[in-house]
Amino acid sequence: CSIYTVYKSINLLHCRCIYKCNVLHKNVFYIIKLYLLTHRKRFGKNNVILSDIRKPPSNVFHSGPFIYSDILDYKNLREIVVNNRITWLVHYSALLSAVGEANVALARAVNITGLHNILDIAAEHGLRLFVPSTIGAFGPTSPRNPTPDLCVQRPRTIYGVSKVHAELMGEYYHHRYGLDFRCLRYPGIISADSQPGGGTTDYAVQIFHDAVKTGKFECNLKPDTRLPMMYIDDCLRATLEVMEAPAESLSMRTYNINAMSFTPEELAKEVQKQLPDLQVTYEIDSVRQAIADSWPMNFDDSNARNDWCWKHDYDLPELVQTMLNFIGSDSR
Ligand code: AKB
Repeated sequence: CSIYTVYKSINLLHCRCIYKCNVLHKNVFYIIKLYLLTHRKRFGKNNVILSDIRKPPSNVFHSGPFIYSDILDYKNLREIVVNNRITWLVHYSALLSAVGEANVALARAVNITGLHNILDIAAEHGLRLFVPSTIGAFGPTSPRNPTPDLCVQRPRTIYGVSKVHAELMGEYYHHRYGLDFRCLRYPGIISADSQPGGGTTDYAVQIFHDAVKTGKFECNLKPDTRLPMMYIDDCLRATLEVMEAPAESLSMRTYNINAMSFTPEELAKEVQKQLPDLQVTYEIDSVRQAIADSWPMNFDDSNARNDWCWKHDYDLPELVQTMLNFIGSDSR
């Protein structure tokens, strides 16, 4: 579980952030790590504080302040917020979709009780709060092609249920207590420097590692499973942009964001343009397939594009090229 909090002065010149993560979920960890580094670059290294219940990798540890904190320990969270005069809080703690189904009790604790702690801390101390949601907040009865911001949301995973809960609770706190709650529904996020862990969209990260290392990839979703996806740099920029957007520009508090949509077959073909010898086989994981079949195929993010000028940089060809460059240079 991970939590990343940001402290910043009113004029944004000085900012301190606390960030806490569970390296069990490396994708989440990677997002936070990059987000942390991006924030440190932007607001100053000592103004961004990382926290976790585990030791972070040494490059992150040495990049600025780190403290221990447990998302389920309310008193500890409060102490951190007070002692460091935190003003922004970015809350990434969550078990992802597939791993959540394998451990519902833990997912419920981290994703729901953890969120309650964060909401109360943020409301009590007047923090600006970012909580990521996901395409997983939709379900089989939602319109899937495209999926708009406002529609039926009846997810069938504990992850999805906890994210709908987070969206609604954040919006409720906003209307009831004036909490500055901001939320983006992320598509599958693809990043280069970590192995995936626990998500349904993981195949779209794994393929690059396997393509470079072994030239073979066994996909756990059917070849025609279409899902919305985004490269990590776009995800980080979108998150910073919505956090910094003037409140008047936000017509809602929870936005879909998207970059592209593709199937495993389409992704494999694009990778094969660079690595023609890549062999792809399909061994379907029924849990992940059922989850993917209930999620959006195309994500309508027109409100984000209109309200705060969201625009993605990476489409499929740039994504593939960038991932292969990163992973290829790492393995040399
Ligand atoms: C998952 O697959 O569970 C996540 C997500 C789309 O939220 N990557």
